[in-house]
Amino acid sequence: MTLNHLPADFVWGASTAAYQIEGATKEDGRGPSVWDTFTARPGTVRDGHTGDVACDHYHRYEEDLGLMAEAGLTGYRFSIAWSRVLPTGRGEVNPKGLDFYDRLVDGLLERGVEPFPTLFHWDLPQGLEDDGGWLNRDTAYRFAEYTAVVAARLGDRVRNWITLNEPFIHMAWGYGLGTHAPGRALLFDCLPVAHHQLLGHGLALRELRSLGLRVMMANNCTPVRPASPSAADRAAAEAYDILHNRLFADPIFTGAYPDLSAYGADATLGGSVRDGDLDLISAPLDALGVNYYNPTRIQAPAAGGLPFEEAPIEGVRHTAFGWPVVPDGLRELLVLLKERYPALPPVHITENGCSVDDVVTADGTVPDTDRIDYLDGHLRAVDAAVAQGVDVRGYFTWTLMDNFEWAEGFHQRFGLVHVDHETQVRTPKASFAWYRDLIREHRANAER
Ligand code: GCO
Repeated sequence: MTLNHLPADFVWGASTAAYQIEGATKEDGRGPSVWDTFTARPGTVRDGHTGDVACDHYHRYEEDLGLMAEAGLTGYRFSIAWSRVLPTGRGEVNPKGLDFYDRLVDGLLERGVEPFPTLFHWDLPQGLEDDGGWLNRDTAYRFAEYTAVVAARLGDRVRNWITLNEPFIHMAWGYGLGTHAPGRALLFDCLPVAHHQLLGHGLALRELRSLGLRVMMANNCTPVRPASPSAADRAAAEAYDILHNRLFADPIFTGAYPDLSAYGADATLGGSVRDGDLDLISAPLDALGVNYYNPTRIQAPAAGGLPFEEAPIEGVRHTAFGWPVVPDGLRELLVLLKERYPALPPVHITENGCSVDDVVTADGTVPDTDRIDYLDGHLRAVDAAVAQGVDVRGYFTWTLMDNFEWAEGFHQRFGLVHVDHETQVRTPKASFAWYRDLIREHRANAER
């Protein structure tokens, strides 16, 4: 496949997150996070799985670095577990926690892989949740302090930083519906969580900038399509677009929240917005991280309650997780973002991938052709978006290796590398070799 429009120095990466891969949750002074508490509660995660061991990456990171080098990755996006660094979220620093990320960063750099750490991928220290978590404005300030601690240690080697991962999903599932940690089901009373996360981002950005570092944020974005041209379906689609996409992008790129009246909220999000907050939040980003999996089709709700209802997308393939496969939705999304926000900075695709029911066959291979098709289609969509004028600088597939998929436990396999969750044996899948060859080819062409 030739992707003619991608720049020569395009970053070829893979993404992971701390709680999904590290394990070692009680080791070397790590404090508990909301995900430890949540998974320990019966009935929260399919089959009672937890991230206690996960991929045991905390102990096996050298092997995993070897896999990254073998794939020829030029970037690796991982997340830092806040409660390894600050076991209660604030106060005393745990040097052993920082040491782990220090070793990881050195290991990446030795192999020519650029580190892209995410500071918050949902594993809030339980100590902060006990004080209200992201419902409490104070958490934003604690996040900035934690950012300063990590950046002081790693900022001499790490140039690019991602503050938050998918603040929408964390708010909606963690605090709105309760299907993710911390498991609170507040419906639209969860909206202050949006503002406090964004404020945390703005405060952390200021810390990172004071050290001369580059700042990104990774948003889950979806192009929203009305199920029909009817006025009711279009209004429902607009309401959903506001909640999922614009709530977390408008404040950054326009300095104002969108109209939230469909959710019974005014522009202060329940009184959480204070003078000066939006100036911090709208400080320019160096790049936007876009996490894309599928488009969303929305219809007017049959009954009261939510102002929207999700409608199935038919006539396309679905992943093992049941998500529709619509590669061109990624091109559509990128072009839409560019049109919507004229000041859109360069973009990195910080997550994109699919769940497949992979098994290791008798000959020891994992023939995940569905994943290859998925990645191939989405990379072509990125290339097409670049041809249409969107400045895309990198692509990080979700994910390096099969891992703990939140409420689904180990049931969804998204990796380029198969992990036997009993034995921890890693087996590169066919998609791993395909990605490696693609990276090699693109880099060889770029040198010509
Ligand atoms: C994220 C993601 C990852 C998931 C992936 C597949 O939202 O950043 O949730 O952590 O594992 O998106 O669902």
